[in-house]
Amino acid sequence: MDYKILQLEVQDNIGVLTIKRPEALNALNSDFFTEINLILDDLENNDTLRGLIITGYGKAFVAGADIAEMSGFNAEQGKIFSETGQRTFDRFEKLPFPVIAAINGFALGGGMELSMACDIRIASSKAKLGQPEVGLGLIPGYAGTQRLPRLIGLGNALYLLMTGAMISADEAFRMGLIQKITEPENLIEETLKIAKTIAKQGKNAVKQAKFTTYQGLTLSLADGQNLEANNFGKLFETDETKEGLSAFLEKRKPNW
Ligand code: CO8
Repeated sequence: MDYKILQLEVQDNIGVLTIKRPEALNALNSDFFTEINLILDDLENNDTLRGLIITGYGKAFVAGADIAEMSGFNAEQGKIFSETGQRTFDRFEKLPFPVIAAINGFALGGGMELSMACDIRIASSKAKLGQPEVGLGLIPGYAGTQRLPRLIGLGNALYLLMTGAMISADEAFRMGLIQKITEPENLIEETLKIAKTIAKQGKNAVKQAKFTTYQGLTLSLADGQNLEANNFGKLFETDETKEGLSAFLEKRKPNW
């Protein structure tokens, strides 16, 4: 299917989703949310995909929510727009494979929030990240105030949220916001390598590692440990785990 803004290419069972609206630095508008939800409908039912990479076309990853579209909002419209974005980004967490942001340039406001809804963030050395909403008299509306402190701690989060500072990839790496920095020309190749490394692991184990970690974040330590023990135990009944353990003992690669 052809979309106006999004382009999905699949190679070796890894999807590369490019946001392509360069005239507005890939700012997220209603068309983006319509298209991404349609793509997610498909991906949720795709049994062969082993990873999804999200990147931007041109000099930006995503420069934020579309400021022109937001400027006429009343309170109710603002709330609906925020909830639509939140519900959409929540869907990445439910995909049974890794979702990796390949941050090629500006990741600001809603763009940084999109990257934070991904499981892993890899950035080009030229990337610039930030939550500049306070400079517009706004706060983040796609869960930035909630995901950022969970990812980098309260002090770092409030520093970014209250100053609106635009930080370099190096600084984002030091804060733990991104997991790896690459040369700009190697960004997609390096991100694909990470996705392929994950794709070589046990498919169900990767899914359980992801789901158990996210679910645990909503629980007390004791309940989270309970959840982990239950999910750990269930794995012993799967062919994948039996094969993984046998392969190690027989000094061969698992055949899955
Ligand atoms: N929305 C709409 N258009 C944008 C956006 C945006 N977020 N960012 C850039 N553009 C447009 C510019 O208006 C410009 O268009 P035109 O050529 O027609 O004038 C074009 O993209 C190119 O931009 P610049 O000329 O500004 O490019 P520069 O290289 O000079 O600057 C910057 C790049 C620094 C990234 C600059 O464009 C900028 O500051 N952009 C805005 C960044 C920003 O404030 N983002 C946060 C937006 S608010 C947000 O994301 C809230 C999320 C939660 C929403 C919840 C919904 C209720």
